[in-house]
Amino acid sequence: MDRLKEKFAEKALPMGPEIRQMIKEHGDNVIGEVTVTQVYAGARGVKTLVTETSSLDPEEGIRFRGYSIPELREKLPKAPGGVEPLPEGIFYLMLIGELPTEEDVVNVSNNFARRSIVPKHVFDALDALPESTHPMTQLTIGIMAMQTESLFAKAYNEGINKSEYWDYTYEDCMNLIARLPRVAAYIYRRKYHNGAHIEPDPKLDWAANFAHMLGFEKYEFQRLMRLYLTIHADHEGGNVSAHTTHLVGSSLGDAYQSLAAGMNGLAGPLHGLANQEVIKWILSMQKELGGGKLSNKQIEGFIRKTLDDGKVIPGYGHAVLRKTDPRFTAQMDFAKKYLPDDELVNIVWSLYELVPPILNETGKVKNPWPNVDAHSGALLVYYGMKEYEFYTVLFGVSRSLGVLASLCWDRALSLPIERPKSVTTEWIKQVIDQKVSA
Ligand code: CMX
Repeated sequence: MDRLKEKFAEKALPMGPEIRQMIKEHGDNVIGEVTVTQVYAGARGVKTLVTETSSLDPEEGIRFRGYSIPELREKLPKAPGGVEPLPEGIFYLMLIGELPTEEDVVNVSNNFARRSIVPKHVFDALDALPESTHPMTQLTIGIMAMQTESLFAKAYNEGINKSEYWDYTYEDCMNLIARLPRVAAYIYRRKYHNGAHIEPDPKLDWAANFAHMLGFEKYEFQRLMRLYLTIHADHEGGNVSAHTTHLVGSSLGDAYQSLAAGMNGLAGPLHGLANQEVIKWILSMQKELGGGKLSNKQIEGFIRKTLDDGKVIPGYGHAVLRKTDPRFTAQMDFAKKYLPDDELVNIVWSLYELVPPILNETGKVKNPWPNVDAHSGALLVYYGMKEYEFYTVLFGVSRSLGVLASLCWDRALSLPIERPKSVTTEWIKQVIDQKVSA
């Protein structure tokens, strides 16, 4: 058994019996109530999920196993001479619940490298698609093509004992995370670089190898990738990509089926696709306003026109957050340090000043502040990745770390198939009229 798996088993397996005992003793304790508004408004704030890897506070933002993003940028191990955390470290933290040592992180890197070979038929499946296929569609097809490799599906088919589910799930999750950058890079090179593919370099860490396979060899891009892949990794359990992965996994769908489902959720424009929408929107603003340095008045006019046209301002608002997203702030700090004079970055900062008061004027937007997607595109364009339709794939590669660490926990805790109750509007009317009780 590999060291990470051993440590995971040591941490996670005793928690199953502990939780079952807690349910036995305190299962009738009430931890919330549900209003009619919450039922219609996407179950905001309804506590119905357990996710161990991270937790989101509306005012403060995300904490991974108790650590904020600034703390993690300081405390997580870095590559030699590097300044940003290695994403392997946040994966270790989410999976094990403890900060990793440098040795732990090297061990995870090597573990991923050992598992990273992608079978040829996956590339054949991608090659069969029209090049115009959106990269996120290609990503989910690539993940599903890899499902032939699911050790869980094979073992289940052969009839394993329930107590072993976590073991095969762990193997699938590790293999999938190890192989995902290769598939993502293949999609990028095929679509945007005439299929001039780049072989992986197993000596590099997970993020640097990804940057290398994408065709970006400069240290500056690696540095951005390490930050990017760390901060997008998880956002507790209720967001669409995490929840979908968990939901499909709860049916004992394997890690490939679960992640592909989650990635289809991430591909929605109100979720991860917002990162491409932001840059597309800023570029269309520049085009419409004639380029050059834009004045605040011009930008303000464009924001108002977007709202008047019945569209959302991409990169702004959040279902849970009520303050500026610390993932936005981390990227802003990065940009202040390395690219403070960049034109696009300066538009992002002008938007940060101008959008919130305008959204507040609408009187309906609950959170007028920027989210993670408001900044990322400007950084990528600066470092040479201009193909914005690919941006959500980067988000997805990072998000696999959190949702698959969670899937390991779901299996280790033997969480059951998810099945909340749905009701009809007729039933709700009867509750309101006190004809039936809730
Ligand atoms: N621009 C314009 N209107 C917005 C808005 C924005 N950025 N954010 C919210 N609103 C509107 C909603 O569309 C809704 O309008 P209606 O009542 O007419 O339907 C109203 O304000 C209330 O919405 P809310 O309760 O504040 O927000 P929700 O929890 O329903 O939705 C979110 C959250 C993120 C979908 C929404 O803020 C949005 O559409 N933002 C733009 C897209 C975006 O950036 N998504 C990325 C989120 C982060 C991520 O998952 O990656």
